[in-house]
Amino acid sequence: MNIGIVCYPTFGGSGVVATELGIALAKKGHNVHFITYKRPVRLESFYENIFYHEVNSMSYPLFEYEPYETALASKLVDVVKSARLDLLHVHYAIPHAAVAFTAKSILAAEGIPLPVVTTLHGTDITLVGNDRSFAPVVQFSINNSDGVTAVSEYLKVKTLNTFNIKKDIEVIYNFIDFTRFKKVDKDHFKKVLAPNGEKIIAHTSNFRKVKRVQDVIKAFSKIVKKTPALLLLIGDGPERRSLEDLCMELGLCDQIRFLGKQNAVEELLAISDLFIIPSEDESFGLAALEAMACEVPVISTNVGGLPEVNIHNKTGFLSEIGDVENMASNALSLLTDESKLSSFGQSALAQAKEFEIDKILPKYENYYQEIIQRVRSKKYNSSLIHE
Ligand code: GMT
Repeated sequence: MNIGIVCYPTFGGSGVVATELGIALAKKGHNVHFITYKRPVRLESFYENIFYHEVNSMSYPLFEYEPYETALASKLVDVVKSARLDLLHVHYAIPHAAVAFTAKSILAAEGIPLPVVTTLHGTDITLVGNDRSFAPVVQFSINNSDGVTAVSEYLKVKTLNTFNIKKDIEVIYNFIDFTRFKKVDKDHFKKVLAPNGEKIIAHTSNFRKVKRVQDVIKAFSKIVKKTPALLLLIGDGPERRSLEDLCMELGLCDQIRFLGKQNAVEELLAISDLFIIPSEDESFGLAALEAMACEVPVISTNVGGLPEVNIHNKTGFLSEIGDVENMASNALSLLTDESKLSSFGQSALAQAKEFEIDKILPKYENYYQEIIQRVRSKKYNSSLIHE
């Protein structure tokens, strides 16, 4: 198939999933075209059947904000025609689903069908999508996508409860590539960071409010009172400054390292003993899955799709939002018991295998085929859904 992928090219979960999906599809022989404003960060190597189309919008003194959506829609029209795309897969509803609809309408006027699949990732529904400034467009463009997928059961239900949706939503879970994420022997590296055998705790995120990174630090401050440990904070974002202040306030600057955005996050997970993700909302929790694939148990909240990934008292523990006391005591129950830590690590790996890329990729391929057939078939009702 010739597949177009539109996503955010950044470190965020939706961009990572979209890029890894595109790479996996290309490895199976499909031609994949990424259409976005920057080369996706996870698209590191060259693949002969992956194409990157950069969206450039023209600047003009009248534009306080350059009209990216218009430039993206125009680029989509061009790429669909020149690359003869069979299907366009857009990740994150805002603004991609609406832009896909615009491109689809322009092409329809020229008699060119464009099957569009929209994948909902989380905040496009929960935090941003339901805001009045976006909601009507989000609802319309979900309803007028040919196929809609969500990355967890939770997100599917949340979408159906938030909007008036007239479409079936297919749950296709996020996936993990074990050739990249696996426990590898990096003991020399671990000794440099933790020379006295301190336990290494990791957290990865975009440091936005919804991630509650302050709870990682608060839980860590309780953990480190009972057992020697080091906290690696991987990522960057708007909360970083106040997190650094909190570390100073708690006198933890020597035990907490801010590592910034990292490309090889798997190398850091390979030396970690525990992962903490205390989010206020999380449609799936790809960062938790990446840790689990590296045999790292997870301390998480019990919100959103996290319970579909992290199994309480097996692959880690689930706590209420903000219950740092409970998170710390769960963490200590693992960090101070070597055999429990290792058995939870093994269960985390077994659970991660449920999301192995080889199991999930065919679900996307089959879904694409189904949507293409549906659009091609005369039975398909292509009239607009307005509510
Ligand atoms: O977590 C974020 O703020 C980034 C966001 C994104 O769209 O990049 O992540 C969402 O999509 C990920 C991939 O599907 C999920 O693993 C995350 O759980 C989800 N984030 C939230 O729901 C907060």
